[in-house]
Amino acid sequence: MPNKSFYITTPIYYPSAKLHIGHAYCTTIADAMARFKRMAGYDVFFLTGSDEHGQKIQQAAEKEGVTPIEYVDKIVAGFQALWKRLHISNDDFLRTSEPRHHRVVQEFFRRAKAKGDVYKGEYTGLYCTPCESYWTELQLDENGCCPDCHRPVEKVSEEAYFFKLSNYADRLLKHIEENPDFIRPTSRRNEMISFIKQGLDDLCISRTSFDWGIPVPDDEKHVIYVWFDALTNYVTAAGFFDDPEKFKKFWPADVHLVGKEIVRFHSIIWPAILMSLDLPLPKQIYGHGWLIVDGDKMSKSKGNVVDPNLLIDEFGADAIRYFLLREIALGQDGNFSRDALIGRINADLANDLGNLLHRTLNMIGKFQDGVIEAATTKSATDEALIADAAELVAAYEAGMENMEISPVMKKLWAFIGRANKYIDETAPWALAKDPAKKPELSTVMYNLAESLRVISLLISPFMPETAPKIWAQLGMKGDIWAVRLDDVKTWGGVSAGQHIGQAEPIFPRIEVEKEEKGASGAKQEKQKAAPKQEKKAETADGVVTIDEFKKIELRVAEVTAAERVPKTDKLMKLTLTLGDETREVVSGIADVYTAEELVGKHVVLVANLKPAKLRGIMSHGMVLAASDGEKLRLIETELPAGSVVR
Ligand code: ME8
Repeated sequence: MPNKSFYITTPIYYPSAKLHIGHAYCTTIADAMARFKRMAGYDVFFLTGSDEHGQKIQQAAEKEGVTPIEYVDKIVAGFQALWKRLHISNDDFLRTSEPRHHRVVQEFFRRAKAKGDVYKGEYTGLYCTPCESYWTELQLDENGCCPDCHRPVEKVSEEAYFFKLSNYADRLLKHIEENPDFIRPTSRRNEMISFIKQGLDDLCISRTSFDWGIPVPDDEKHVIYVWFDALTNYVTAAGFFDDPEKFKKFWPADVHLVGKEIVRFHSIIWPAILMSLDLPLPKQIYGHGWLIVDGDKMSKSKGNVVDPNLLIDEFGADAIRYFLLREIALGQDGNFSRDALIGRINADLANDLGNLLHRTLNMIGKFQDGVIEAATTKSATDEALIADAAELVAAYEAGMENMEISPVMKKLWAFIGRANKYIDETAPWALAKDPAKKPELSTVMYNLAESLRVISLLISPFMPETAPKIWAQLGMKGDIWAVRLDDVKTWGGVSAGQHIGQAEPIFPRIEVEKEEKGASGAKQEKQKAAPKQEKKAETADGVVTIDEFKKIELRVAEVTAAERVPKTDKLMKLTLTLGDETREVVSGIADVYTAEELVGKHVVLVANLKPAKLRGIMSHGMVLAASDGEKLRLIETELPAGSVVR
């Protein structure tokens, strides 16, 4: 059977401004998809590139006293370096200034002209120079300005070539209506349908006012401009001229992943050009949302443009990738904030994933001399874990095939939480004390190592730096990039007798001054709330009498619900029952426990602590935890809720 193929593209970026985290967002999504498809056994072609022509570039180069190509060379080298640092696995990088692209664009122009779809005329239109877009009166914003950038437009008249977009309105509409997945998400699809229904104007595809572009064949005072040039990059790179075999394999593209504001060009102009050339249409245009920063659109003037290079310097590529892919639902706008990024690193990466790896390797080292032994027993708890892993792999595959990246990651992390809970349920430290329980201990350790094998493969599309590290620490042989999704569909890929590798922390916790302040702020509030009590409870030599201690009411409470307090690093809101009473308590344990892990735990509550407000939430008491300076665990008991601790 021939291999399945998958061709995914990002937009080609303008080298007019520095790339920011919004560009990195788009490219990271495409990369995660490309890596997933490779793992799922597809032959993948993943393309990104740079859109180098146009008046703005020519003007910028003139201002710097360099040629346009010198100007773009430098910027594009920066793009490529950034993609490398972010572990973007593109198979090609297309620059529109390359001769291979010029040939294709000129050929497209010739063919469309021969078909009667290109004609010369006079264009008078409302032009937005910064956006290089013409707009109709109807499309302008309420101030009569560009609907995209809201800057003034000017009336421009010039001789120009036109593409007969209007010829294709009916066919386009039919195609969109007959192919529900052609434009995703549905909101964009609906937008495009109503846009086409308003009627399509022919498209101006040449300019004479600058010359940094691809010359129109046989009429060199014109250069082909913007979309006719830019969109064609997708077929150039697929080998339209250079490699017919490759073209046959990869065209039509499976997904053009683009920002929402350029869905229109991809789902209307591009298919019309392809129809004119009798070429198949891409299977899908996926419009992702915008990344906003602390609730605001990024802009130079606001000074809130986030430089991905600086973020990588500070947090590493995988943490950024994880955040972008996990935090934002594909298709919707999403917020980037440093606090939220650090919150995710600490809770999901350092704590959930990091602890699972650390605890597992630590125990294999301590209890089994670093050797993963065969699993020869199977309890109901073991079976449940194995069944959950199988369910995860199936949900992961189906979800990723449908580009549901963030929901898939949530499921993956729920499984990581599940595996952490498996440690608590099986209590290997207790098994290790009893020689008769050696087979059970081996099984638990095996299952944990195997869970981590599955996890490392499944995170590899999102975190390509971390996945091979976990792989190596588990002592897995061979290159993780050669492993396929099918290999984690059956339990048992870890070999019995396998030695674990060198254990090293993968995500150190980020200590945040602000969060520390937040925590100490909360402490101060507590101290302020009960200074007298504390004074009274203390004798001069620092010891308390039994009567003083008895004033503290300690009760067993069951956690019935848990929820992270948004925008905090550590705080978790717990709902507790004392049997006859329900309490809400805020506790600084969200970096150690997930909400799911907490529910059902029987903990010890300081029940008569004066209530205090933490991050706007009243906390009625405090749960007790023990810490050895490194690890922190809640004090747990099996006694029923309401029991008195003495
Ligand atoms: O449009 N959040 O290039 P471009 C998410 N050259 N995505 C963002 C973003 C943000 N804050 N800001 C920009 C072009 N983008 C053309 C494309 S394709 C044949 C030609 C995304 O460099 C934006 O939505 O202005 C778009 O998809 C991409 O970056 C490229 O923007």
